[in-house]
Amino acid sequence: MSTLAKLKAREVFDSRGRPTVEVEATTADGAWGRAIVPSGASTGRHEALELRDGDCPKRHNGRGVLLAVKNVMEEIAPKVVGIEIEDQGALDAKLIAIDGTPNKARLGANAILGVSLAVAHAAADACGEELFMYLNRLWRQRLRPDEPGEPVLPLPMVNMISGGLHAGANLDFQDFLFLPIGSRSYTEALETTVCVYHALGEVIKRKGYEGSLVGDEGGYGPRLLSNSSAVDLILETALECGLALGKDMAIALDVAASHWYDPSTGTYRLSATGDELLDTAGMIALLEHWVKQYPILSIEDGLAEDDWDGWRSLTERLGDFVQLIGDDLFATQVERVRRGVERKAGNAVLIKLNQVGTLSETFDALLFARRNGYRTIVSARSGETEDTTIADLAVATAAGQIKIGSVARSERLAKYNRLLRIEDALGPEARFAGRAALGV
Ligand code: 2PG
Ligand code: MG
Repeated sequence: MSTLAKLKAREVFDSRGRPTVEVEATTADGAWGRAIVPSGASTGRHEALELRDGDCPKRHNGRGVLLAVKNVMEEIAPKVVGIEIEDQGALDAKLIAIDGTPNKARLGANAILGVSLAVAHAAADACGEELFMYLNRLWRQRLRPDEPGEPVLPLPMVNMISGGLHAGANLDFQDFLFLPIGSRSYTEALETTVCVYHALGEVIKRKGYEGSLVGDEGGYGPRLLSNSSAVDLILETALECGLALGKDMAIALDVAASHWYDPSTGTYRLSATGDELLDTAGMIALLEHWVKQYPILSIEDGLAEDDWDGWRSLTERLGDFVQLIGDDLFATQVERVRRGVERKAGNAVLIKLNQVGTLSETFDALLFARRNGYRTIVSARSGETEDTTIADLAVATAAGQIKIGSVARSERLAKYNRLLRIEDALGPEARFAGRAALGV
């Protein structure tokens, strides 16, 4: 087994042109790996800390990451060089210990995750393996003999229309997504989705809506009359494309409700159709109404990140028919997922590496969710780069679903294309999670 010989970090830029951390790891045998850390806009309160320089207005309005880069080079590197390259568990435990805070606030989760992932890439290179095969090996080491460990291509959950903090128009809900549930392979799922995406662009133009340009994740950002008209547009397009609603395709939503929740009054403020204030019961009733009216199979962050009682009622009401994903709610952290399991809050966990900050803790969250009957969706952030690690992670852990954004903008397509290559590499062995991954 080879050892880690060198770490090099630098500041690069993400898809919003904001600074982020890139780390390169080199082994004693000359194997090499690189990772770039993503960054969210609709970040939850419980996420690990992303360290920014805060030297406003000097560089990038205080958003620079030179402190995190320095932490990699000066604080982390001297303490981890020499570590066995395949001992990801020991590396991650060490990173957590060097930081010494519960939310990686001292060194920054961006510094720590960059190292954690760059080392995994270097280890895959040292073993002469594709990253997904190497990660699959690490993953299987954690499984019991009776637990299946084969790599599986995920069902994509693809952003079509963006609102909330990701697009400039008036929609409250953050993502209106397309689920190609009738597809039998990943390639077929992507083909169908791309077709619908282009057709939707035409429909938006034809109807004369302002704003057919795309938001942060490549979804269209039109100014519409209401939140529900975004769903109407996608369904109308799907029908025009000859798809059967609820059979070939379904809708998923990322409500991102934490971002328009006011904890001081316990109310949700919707502004797409004028000023509407809803309490938790009102929000649940609204979502239930949507589920009855539309072929919606998945709702993410339908309620705010600390509204545990609300989440429990929402799950009681809709959990048998709809996947209810906690993103801000769980923040990829086992302790928060445990709380969810105990309270029967939600039935699925969004998995974002940088919400927790190391590969090992991400595996922990995936495994804990799986063992407790929760579905898992590996997710990109709204600020992304050419880094494609999440595609390999989703396949390696058979997460079942992946959410990357839309099928436009190369920081998104890099991952969709990586999945095509993985499917190709697996050849006839390639298995596709398909609709079953939703569990509804
Ligand atoms: C989300 C993500 C990705 P962000 O809320 O699920 O869509 O957004 O990275 O801005 O938190
Ligand atoms: Mg979300």
